[in-house]
Amino acid sequence: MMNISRAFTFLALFFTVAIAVAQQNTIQNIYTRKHISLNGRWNYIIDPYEMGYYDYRHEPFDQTKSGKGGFYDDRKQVDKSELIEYNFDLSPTMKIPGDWNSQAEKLEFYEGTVWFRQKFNVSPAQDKKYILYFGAVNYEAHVYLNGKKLGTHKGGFTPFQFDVTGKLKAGENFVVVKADNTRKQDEIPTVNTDWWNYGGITRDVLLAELPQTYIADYKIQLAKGSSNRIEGFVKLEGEQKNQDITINIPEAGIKMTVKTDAEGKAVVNIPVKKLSLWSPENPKLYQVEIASATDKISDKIGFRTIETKGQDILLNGKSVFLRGISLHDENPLIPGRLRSEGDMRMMLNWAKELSCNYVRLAHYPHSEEMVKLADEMGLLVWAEVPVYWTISWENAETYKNAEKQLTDLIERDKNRSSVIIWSIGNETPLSEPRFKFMSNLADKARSLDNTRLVAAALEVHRKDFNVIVDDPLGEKLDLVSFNQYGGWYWDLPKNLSKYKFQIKYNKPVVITEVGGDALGGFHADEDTRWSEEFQESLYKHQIPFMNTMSGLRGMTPWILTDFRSPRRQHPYYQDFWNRKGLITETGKKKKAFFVLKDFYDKTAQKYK
Ligand code: GCB
Repeated sequence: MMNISRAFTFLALFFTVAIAVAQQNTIQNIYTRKHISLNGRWNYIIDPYEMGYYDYRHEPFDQTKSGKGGFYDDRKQVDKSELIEYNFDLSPTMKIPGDWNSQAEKLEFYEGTVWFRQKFNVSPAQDKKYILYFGAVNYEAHVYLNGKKLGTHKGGFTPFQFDVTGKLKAGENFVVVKADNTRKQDEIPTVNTDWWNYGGITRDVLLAELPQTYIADYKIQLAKGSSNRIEGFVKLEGEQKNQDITINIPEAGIKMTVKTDAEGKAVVNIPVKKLSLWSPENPKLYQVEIASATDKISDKIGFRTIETKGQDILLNGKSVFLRGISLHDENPLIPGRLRSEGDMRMMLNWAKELSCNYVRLAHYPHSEEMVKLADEMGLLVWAEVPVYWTISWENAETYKNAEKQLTDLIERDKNRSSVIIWSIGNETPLSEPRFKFMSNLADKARSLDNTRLVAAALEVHRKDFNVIVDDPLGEKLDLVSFNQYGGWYWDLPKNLSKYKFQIKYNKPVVITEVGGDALGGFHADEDTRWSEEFQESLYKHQIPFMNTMSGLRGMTPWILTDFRSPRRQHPYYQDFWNRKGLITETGKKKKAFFVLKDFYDKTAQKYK
């Protein structure tokens, strides 16, 4: 017979599992739904010892029978003799969305737990569904509504949500989030990266109100390799699964009705005559309206095809050169994650000034808004998951986590015409377990979306003067994409002409990284490391060197702007900044910017 304590353990376990599965896939295009924003100033408590989560025997409060005792209770002292060792009302506030590191001096280098609380008023209607949505929390989030746990989420850059129907009170409610950005070996990313581990609620928090049966998801895209057929699906959630759905694209003269099945899913297959195809030169977005008897949603969607043929990348059937640049989700001017459309526009406008038609959003999913802006501004996108460097390749849980982050990214951005490449990782060191892990991720990406290319940033190795790309993972990918730091991490810029590329695969070559550091405003001769002239000379020598590859079809040098990284220790030249930016942390263009721009202007003419 089960004794009482075992019964409790069992119940606690059951409860935990029930919480974990309470999360659903996030709904498509939440920003166009009726919602209130919970952004704004949230009170926060820094909790390095996790006082608010564990009791003094290190048992999580939220797994005890009462579930009480944690900071998520948001208790107030009622009786003057009462002992309560925290107080949200008296704690400081910070802006959400926003990383914590850039908002309080105490938190600049902090890694651990911070609790956040926000109060909000609602009058929930009986016949509506309510979804609490987070754009991203880095890294592990525990979310509580009115003192009750909704669930947890891992992964610092992908959205998640909870169905809170029936859990909201009329009047004041409060949500508490425990955000923990502790780096761990078995997570994605792992302990080892080259960017700032910005913690906290870094993207929007919304409370959406939906009809009982709502359009939860859809994909409306041109079929693989076809410019005259739209393919996809619409998916309903709720009780009334069998409905007629109309899809209306007025400007394209498309209006058709499909029926959802018992699962609420309808397959979409629409022949189209003449669409104005999306491209960087013509970032045409169509208004797409999807309606059921119970719900209605609209989106702006561009239509284009992307394929490879031999060593060519074909955009709408025409060979294209990807004039790109890499960027992090960080504002160099006010260090911290990009917080608003203005920040994002600034970054993408810089890319445009560089004559780019393409950006690599490294090394993790950037925000949904960023990708929508790329759609609107006409920039092609390489989108990536943080499978970076020394991942725990043999841990099954680690793989599941990577696959989930990749799935969430693809689910979120599958209607964005700007996104042409899913990247499954960056510079992962060769081994058999890594090959298996990465191959599975590549297969997963293809199974979720057959209309885009699948790639990864690989590495080169050198033998004598040969720069070799023969990573077996190359077989599984659509591009030969690799990072090569000739002139910076190996040899000097002026010696690059002695080297030759040796590439095993007959596929388009898209160099994912190349570059070197320069401290903005530091001038010397071209042999002096850290000077703008050194970096300029590196680009001057790299461009002809890369051009020796007949298959070169694009590149995203590292990187648009200087960015912060705890790895970068030199007190004078770096001071916690990676200086490979073509733009300084004050927004000034370095000399190398103009070398690359000149090359891109000429290439644009060639590929016209
Ligand atoms: C790389 C990494 C990138 C680093 C860069 C560097 O290969 O992919 O994340 O920041 O090199 O500056 O060393």
